[in-house]
Amino acid sequence: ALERLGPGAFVLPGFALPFVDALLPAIEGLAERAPFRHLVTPGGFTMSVALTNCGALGWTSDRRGYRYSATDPDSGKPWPAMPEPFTRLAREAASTAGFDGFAPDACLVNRYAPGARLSLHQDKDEHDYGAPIVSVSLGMPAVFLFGGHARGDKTVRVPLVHGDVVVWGGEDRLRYHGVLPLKDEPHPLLGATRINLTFRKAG
Ligand code: MD3
Ligand code: FE
Repeated sequence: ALERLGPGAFVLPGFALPFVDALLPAIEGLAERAPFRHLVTPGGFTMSVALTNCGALGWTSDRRGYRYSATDPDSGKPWPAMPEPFTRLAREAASTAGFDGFAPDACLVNRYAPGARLSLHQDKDEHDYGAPIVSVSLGMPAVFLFGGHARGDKTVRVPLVHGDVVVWGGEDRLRYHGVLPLKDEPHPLLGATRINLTFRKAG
C-alpha cells in the first residue's frame, strides 16, 4: 500500500515489518560503538531526542552549529558502517515511492522516550536536495507533523506506527516537519522507546 501525503511524499504502511528482525540487533550493535547522545543545539538547548548515526556521514550539533561529519565527535572514530539490511530497506522503499537508485550515505538514528519531541524544522544540511529522505518508524507510535514551506503554514498530523516508512522527495523535500511529544504507550518489542531511522544522501 502507498498513501500520498503530497506530490513527493508517501507513507508505506508496514513496509519495514519484514526487516525488523534484522534491524533491531543491528541498531544495538551500532549503539555499542557509537552510543546514543543528547545533542546541544546552537541555541543552547539539549535535545529531548537521543541520536546516533551510521554510514559515511553522521549529523551532529553543538553550540557552533549543525553539520555532517565523517567522524563521531565523542570518539573521534568514523561512524559505524551502514548495516546491509538498512541500505536495502531504504533503497526498496525509495524505489516503491518512485525514487529509483537511492544510495544513502547517512543514517540518523533517533531514539525517543515518552515526552520526547522534535520541534518544527527543515532538513537543509544536505548537499543535494534532489535525493529523497526515507524515514523508518520502530517501537512506540508517534504523531508526525507535516507542514509547508514556511514555518507558519498549517500542519497535518500523520500517525506513524511500528514498521511504517515515509519517503519525502521532490517538491516536498524542504517542507517543515516535526514530531509531537510521545505518549507512554509501550511497544511489545521495544518497550517505552521509539526509534526512527532517517536515511539521507548528505554528501
Ligand atoms: C518531511 N526525524 O531527524 S524523519 C529528523 O521521526 C526528523 O525522528 C523524524 O525529522 C523522526 O530530522 C522523522 C522524517 C522527515 C525527514 C525529512 C523530511 C520528514 C520530512 C523532509 C521534508 C518533509
Ligand atoms: Fe527532520
